[in-house]
Amino acid sequence: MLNIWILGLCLNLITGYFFEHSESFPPKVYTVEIKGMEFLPAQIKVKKGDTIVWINKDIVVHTVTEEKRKAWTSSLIPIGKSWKMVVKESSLYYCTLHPVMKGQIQVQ
Ligand SMILES: [Cu+2]
Repeated sequence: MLNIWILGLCLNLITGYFFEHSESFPPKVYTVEIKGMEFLPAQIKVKKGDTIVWINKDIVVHTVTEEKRKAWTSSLIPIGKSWKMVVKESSLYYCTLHPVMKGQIQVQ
């Protein structure tokens, strides 16, 4: 009887958790390529807790920087290197070296 009660409690905790946090389980990893002075894809839809990896496949250095408050930044991503971040919220981002380069993260 106690076993069933504990099992029920566990299920409640688990389902409660997933209702409150609509995160991917397991979290997913998405890739954004930086190429030809563009983020590809420029718009990406993810869930909170997913990871995005930006890979610099361009011939110059770039950054990935939150646009409004500079809440986060990759700093310089050298050619051929990558930078990753666990997503917490929807953001617009850009490259501080080339402000015309813009991207968007949409948390669903
Ligand atoms: Cu750039």
